[in-house]
Order: sequence, then structure tokens, then C-alpha cells
Amino acid sequence: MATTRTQVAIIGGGPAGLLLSHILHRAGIESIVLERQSRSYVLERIRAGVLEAGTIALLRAVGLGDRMDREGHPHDGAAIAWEGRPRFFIDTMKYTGKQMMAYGQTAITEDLYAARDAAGGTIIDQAANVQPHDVISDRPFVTYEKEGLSHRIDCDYVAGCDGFHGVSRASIPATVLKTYEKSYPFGWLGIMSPTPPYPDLCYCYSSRGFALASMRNPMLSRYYIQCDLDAEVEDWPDERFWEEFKSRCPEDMAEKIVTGPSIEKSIAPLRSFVAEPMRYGRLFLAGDAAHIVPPTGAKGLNLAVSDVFYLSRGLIEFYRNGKTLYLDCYSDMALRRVWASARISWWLTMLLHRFPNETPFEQQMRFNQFDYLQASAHAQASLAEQYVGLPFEA
Ligand code: RFL
Ligand code: PHB
Repeated sequence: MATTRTQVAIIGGGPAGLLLSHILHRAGIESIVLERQSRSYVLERIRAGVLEAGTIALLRAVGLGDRMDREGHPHDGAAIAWEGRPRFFIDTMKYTGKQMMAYGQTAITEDLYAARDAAGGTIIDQAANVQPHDVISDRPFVTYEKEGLSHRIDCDYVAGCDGFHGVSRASIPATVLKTYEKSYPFGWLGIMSPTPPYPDLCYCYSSRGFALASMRNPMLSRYYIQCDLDAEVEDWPDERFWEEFKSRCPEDMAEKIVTGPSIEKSIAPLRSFVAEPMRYGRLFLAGDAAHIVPPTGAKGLNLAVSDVFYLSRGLIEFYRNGKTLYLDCYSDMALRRVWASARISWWLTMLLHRFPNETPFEQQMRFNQFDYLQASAHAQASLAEQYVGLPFEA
């Protein structure tokens, strides 16, 4: 078996793994990224689109802001269009002085690959059977197979950045890990369309269900509708999607939606999931490997970024002065932010969707929740603060 050595072995080449590798490199720390899929597969995946203020600031601070600032679309907040009620705006600018940015995860992933390539970073794609070993010892290692050959990487630390279905969390004994889970009785059907987007990021509540208008660039729109769990993409030809989407937004909004062919269409179930702790010996989990939030708050990618902020700080402290203070509090610190995002994502999901078999009482609670939001500057400030993203802890 061919053996190499690095300081940090990173499992998963999504945004969490690539960003960690990039930040460590800037601090003079070596890493190797092991990705199960091909690079083209990773780059073609369409996912998140909205960045919190802290994510924007971090990407700029680590030299990844240029294209984002050129091509991204800054927003002062997001709108909620509620059937039969005046339009509401989550005004992050007014209440926090901060903006969000519409900039696709696909573009961030491209930027990260470009930065790692330019720095000569090692990213091994199509790595099969990746497995961390001996993570509770001082000499952990990771094995994998590539093109029929077995490989071993000796390292100081292992970062599990391999998403919800990865091997890292699964390698932690069930007796150590506590998991919390909630699934929702619906999914999101999303399309990408090469059409001019609706100008605002707009969340719609309708008696027909939730809908969301978002964007990637001036000629690329992203739209979602709440769908049944058993819905299939084949049941939703473009015409049916547009008709349903427009029926869920107010008339003045529907008139402005520019329809066209979809170039991607997919269905994602909604789920909340948190695994604790986010550390097992020398294995650290970051991003979707440790937690999933429903996309309603646009928090998933942003949480992956804040985990990487905390984890990179801990690793940098260790390699600079041998101290493990930040590594030792990584799980607690990261989880405080994870739970905050889990809660606001759950809250927005409950507020904005129709639930099957809901009682009239529960509907009244939802209407009243929204009325209170519209009437109270305190409620608006609280939502704006959470939507724009809580600050990273010092
Ligand atoms: P990823 O992106 O899943 O990357 C994990 C990588 O690990 C690889 N992998 C393995 N590699 C080696 N060995 C194994 N055994 C492996 N198993 C897996 C995978 O191939 C993959 O490349 O996790 P990461 O890096 O933690 O990033 C998390 C984000 O991708 C995710 O949270 C967001 O996309 C969630 N999300 C959103 N987040 C936001 O912040 N704002 C949004 O607007 C937003 N919208 C969304 C979303 C997610 C969505 N879907 C599809 C669930 C909208 C949708 C529809
Ligand atoms: C997206 O643009 O893909 C998007 C925007 C806001 C969300 C979720 C997804 O809450």
C-alpha cells in the first residue's frame, strides 16, 4: 500500500473541505482532500445560493472575494409575500447594517478549486472506500482506493467534511454520538432557468403551499415550490411548474415572472438533523457531515463556512503554538451556532409551508405569527439579525 503523509487529511471536496484546505494552506499547513466523486460531478451540483454577511466577510478575508464581488448580487434582505396580506421585507440592512449576497454554491466551488489548483494543492477525486482509522490515537490515518490501488495517508488530524451521507460521522461509535432529527412532510422542487430573475429574493406563503423566487445571475433564475414527498420530477413538466409557481405568488409578482425552459430540475426532501459532539478524538466533523437544516433559512452552506472558521482557527493555533484550546472547544462553539441556525430554519419552515392534516388552530397560530412579525419592529429586528447570520464567536 502506497503511504504518504500530510498534516490534515480532509474527507470530502465540497465547500467545507475545499475551504478548510484553502485556509490551512494560507497558514502554511498542509492538507490532502479526498473526494469520492469526479470534479465535474461536484461542479455540476446545483445547491445553495444565498450567503450570510459573515460568509461574505470570511470569503473576502481569505482572498476569495473578487469574483463574488464582481458577479454576486448584494441584497438588503429578502421579501415575504403572504397571500392576502401586504408584502413584508426582512430588512437586514435597516436592522443590522449588513447585506446578504446571491452567489451560487457552484460558483464558490469553482473559485475554491481554482484557488487550490493555483496553490498546487492536492485534491484526489474519485477516491473510493475512504476510511478514517485510529482517530482516538495520536497517529490517525486514512485509507482509500483509486484506480484499483490502495493508499494510506498518515496525518495529525482528520477533517470529516463529507456531507450528510459521508463516512466520517458513520465511523464514530453510536455510543458516543447523540443525534437529533426531524423530517418534514414535504420537499422542495427546484428549477434553474436561463431567464432574467425576479428582482427580489422572495419567499411566498400561499394556501397552495410555499414558493421561493431566487437568482444566480442576471440571466439565471432559481425557483422552488413546496411539493409532496412522493412527487417525481417527471410529473412536473416546465409548464406545470410555472403555472403552479405563479399561482402561489401575488398577482403583481406573477405578472413579472419571466418563464422559460428549465435547465435543471430536482426534488430535495426537507430535514433537520444535528449530531453531537462534532469531534471524536482527532476526527472533526464540519458542514453537512454533522448537521442538515431545511433550506428555508438559506443556512446550510453558511453553517459549513462557520464550522470551517472555528475548525481552521483551532488547527492554526495548534500548529502555531502547540495549544489545543480552540480545538478543544470546537464542538461546543460550532454547535451553539448550529443550533441557532437549526432553530431559525425550523421556524421559517413552520411559518412558510402548508402542512398536511393541519388543524384550524395551527393555521391561526401561523397567521398570528406573521401578523405579529408585520406589526412589531422587535420581531423584525430579531428575524433580520438571524437571517443575516449571527456573528462568529471570538
Ligand atoms: P457537501 O456539499 O455535501 O460536500 C460533501 C462532499 O463530500 C463528498 N463525499 C465523500 N468524499 C469522500 N469519501 C466519502 N465517503 C464521501 N462521501 C461524500 C461528496 O461527494 C461531496 O462532494 O457538504 P458541505 O461541504 O458540508 O457543504 C454543505 C452545503 O453543500 C449545503 O449545506 C448547502 O448546499 C445547503 N443549501 C443551502 N445552504 C445555504 O447556505 N444557502 C442556501 O441558499 C441553500 N440552499 C441548500 C439550498 C441545499 C439544497 N439541497 C439540494 C439539499 C438549496 C437546496 C435545494
Ligand atoms: C437558492 O437560491 O437556492 C436559495 C435561496 C434562499 C433559500 C434557499 C435556497 O432560502
